[in-house]
Amino acid sequence: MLKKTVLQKFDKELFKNSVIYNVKTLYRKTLEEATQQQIFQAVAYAIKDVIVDNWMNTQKEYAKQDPKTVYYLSMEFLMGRALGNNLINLQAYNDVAEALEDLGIDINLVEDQEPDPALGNGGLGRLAACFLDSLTTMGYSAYGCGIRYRYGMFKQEIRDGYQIEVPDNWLADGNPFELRRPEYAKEVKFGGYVNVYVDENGRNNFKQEGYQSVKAIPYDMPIVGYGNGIVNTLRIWDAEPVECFQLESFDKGDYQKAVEQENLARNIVEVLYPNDNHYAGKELRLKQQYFFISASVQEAVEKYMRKHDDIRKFHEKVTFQLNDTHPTVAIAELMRILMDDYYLTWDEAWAVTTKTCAYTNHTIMAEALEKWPIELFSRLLPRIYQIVEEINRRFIAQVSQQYPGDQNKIAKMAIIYDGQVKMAHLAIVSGYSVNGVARLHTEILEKQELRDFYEMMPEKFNNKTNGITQRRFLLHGNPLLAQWVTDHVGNDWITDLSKISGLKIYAEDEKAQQEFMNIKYQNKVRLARYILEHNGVEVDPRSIFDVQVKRLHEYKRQLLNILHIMYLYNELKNNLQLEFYPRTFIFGAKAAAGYRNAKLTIKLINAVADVVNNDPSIGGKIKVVFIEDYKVSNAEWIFAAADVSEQISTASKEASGTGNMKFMLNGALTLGTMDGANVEIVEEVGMENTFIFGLSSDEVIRFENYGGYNPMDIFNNDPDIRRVLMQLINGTFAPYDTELFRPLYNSLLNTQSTSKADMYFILKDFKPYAEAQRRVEAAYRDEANWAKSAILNVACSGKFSSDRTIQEYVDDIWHLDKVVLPKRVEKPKAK
Ligand code: HBZ
Repeated sequence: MLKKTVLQKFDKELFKNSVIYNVKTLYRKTLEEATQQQIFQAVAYAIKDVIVDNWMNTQKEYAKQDPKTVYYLSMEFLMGRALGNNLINLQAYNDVAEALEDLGIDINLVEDQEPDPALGNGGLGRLAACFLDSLTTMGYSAYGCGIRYRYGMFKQEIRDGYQIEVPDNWLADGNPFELRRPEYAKEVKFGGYVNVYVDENGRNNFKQEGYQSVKAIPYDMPIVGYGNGIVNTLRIWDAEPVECFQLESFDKGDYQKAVEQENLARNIVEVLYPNDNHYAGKELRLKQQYFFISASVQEAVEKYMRKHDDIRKFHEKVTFQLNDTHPTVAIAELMRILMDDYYLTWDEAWAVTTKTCAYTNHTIMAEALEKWPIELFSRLLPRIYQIVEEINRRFIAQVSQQYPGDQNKIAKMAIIYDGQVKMAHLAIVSGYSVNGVARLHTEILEKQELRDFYEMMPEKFNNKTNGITQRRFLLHGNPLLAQWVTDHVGNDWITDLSKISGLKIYAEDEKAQQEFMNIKYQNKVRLARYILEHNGVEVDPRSIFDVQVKRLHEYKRQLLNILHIMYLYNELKNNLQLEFYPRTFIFGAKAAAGYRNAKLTIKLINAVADVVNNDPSIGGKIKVVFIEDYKVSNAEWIFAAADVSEQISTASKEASGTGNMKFMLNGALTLGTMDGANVEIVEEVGMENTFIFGLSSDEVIRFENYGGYNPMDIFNNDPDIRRVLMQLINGTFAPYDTELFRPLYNSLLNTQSTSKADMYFILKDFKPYAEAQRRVEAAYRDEANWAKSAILNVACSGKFSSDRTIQEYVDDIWHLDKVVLPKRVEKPKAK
């Protein structure tokens, strides 16, 4: 192979040759003959070559320095494309762009060839990806552990206004950045029963027998740190049938079992469950969880034991962070390995486990809480269930001792109760840390949702407000603004976002304001082009770009947004002379495939778009755009082009939000409720540079505890709202089927449905929202003042870097050692 550390000191000619060489050896083609996809592959392999050198070097250094390592255990890693990000972090983006240009290749087109790895749903999965970027850039030893789903998040197509889910075969052309590591394969066992044998030392040996098993094969993806030569690993597990078992089964004539085992392997990693904030309770999901956890925990223990001899000190070198409850079986799996494979006593194993595992909570939505039926759990994971039972037995004894005679406490706190295994309770009881993801969210956990646990073990609870990586969401996603920031405050912000506060002094500077607005305009032009190409809708980049992009969920209230657009349209139609600043409302959202009201909301948005965009009488003053297939790659462009950031969840429901931070970093102004991290955004940038409206979380919680409110009162007393609601059922936006939107109407007024009317307080917050939107319009008319606010948003976004979040996890929970690579001495070239 051609090459050698091409990018250590970027050697343009070497790189170009490497690309040409790769096209030749991979495809037997010249550059001119190669397809765009083949060029992408060739470029990716040239870059991978450099990364692998750094990767090996980093791992060698880790072996030498033996730092404590965090295993970030997560069902989801929403990585987005790797090529551009790797080039950014190698500090080689511009050099490579130039070299490709020499070859007549546009780097943007090359980047666009890469499938967007979407092994996650939304915020939780993207947070995991940002954390890996920060951990590596800050020099901490870390593994991400997850699943190599054959199909990640579905591709969304919009047909006739409806969402269609199309499988996303992201591995179709191969993934140039991954490495298959069969030498680290693990066996994972399901089902069967547990037998106890007493061995020659009088010890009980628990053996799972009559099980089915799957072979877990790891694929490693490099995580490149920014400018520091460090490369960590995202290890995602694929499943294969265990061959020897198959043979044994055939010998026994057990054909059925052999086939079942093969099917198990095929099914287990087939697809990511596309629900966010919703627990489906499917057996296959629990299989997925145990599959990747068992493999990851086995590997963590084996890796530790390759270098150390006392498993009782495991927690001194390893910590497991559980990304929500999905990986919580790790607790019992670690206990199992420590007791059954290393013969620790219960108390010894418990001492290690409770110093190793830490849990992050991402939601208080009741429907997201994982509770597995005992029948299913014990059948699938018989040994794990025994261990959970024992943890529960001991915990209940402890509760009874602390609260004698209080049966209610046990009912509320037990891990196993009412025929169900409650994963959050298991994680809280067995971990050493429980954290929420924004200050308000953590307070709600402590005071409401997890109050009993907080009272019993307050020392475990802590807050870690989320963050995002400025490397992807400013440096890569918004190169014009990134350069402008660097021109004004230097480039330290790339690894220390607090430095961006240096922009504050430019907020009132007229020239800076104009430059900023000009950059925003160019980004709006870029997005407008994308929208024209992908949606066929023409939008005016001089209009206000008002954006809501996130998963579709009733609590996030896209319905409030579109109902308000209907109201605005009515206002305009009533008075065509109305003073109205042109506005482009942009949506992007995937709905879980089985979530009826969410999917219907997408249809409503598109139905309103159809009417409004094609009504010449309003002179194009309102445009509504639904961007198909919202994903990490188009998100970067969307944030860069936004003026207004819609963060309008029902207060108390959005644990944190991270999109809100990405908008802020790109200079959009938040229009939102006092929910999640919005509260902290307001604290940083000042209320006057945001548009806050609506019920507070205390008010929402009070309504919920005292029986809600009656949306009918609003319907009866407010003719504007009544008109909009009637338009849901009178065919204004669906003349061919007047009943189409009835379920949405019902969800607000509850004529028939079983759930409460307007559970998410949409009608209650409607007028305050409309009033806040009027403030937005007035503010935008004063361009200088808007620019000032936007610049201040960028300047005050320092807190929301995931680097800050990670440092807090390191200081308060993980206690990792920082690794610095020794400077590499360039070997003198042989003559
Ligand atoms: O995690 C999100 C929260 O809704 C958001 O407020 C927060 O900012 C973000 C990061 O902390 N939660 C999710 O994205 N949750 C899921 O995607 C999810 C997926 C599968 C589940 C449950 C939740 O079974």
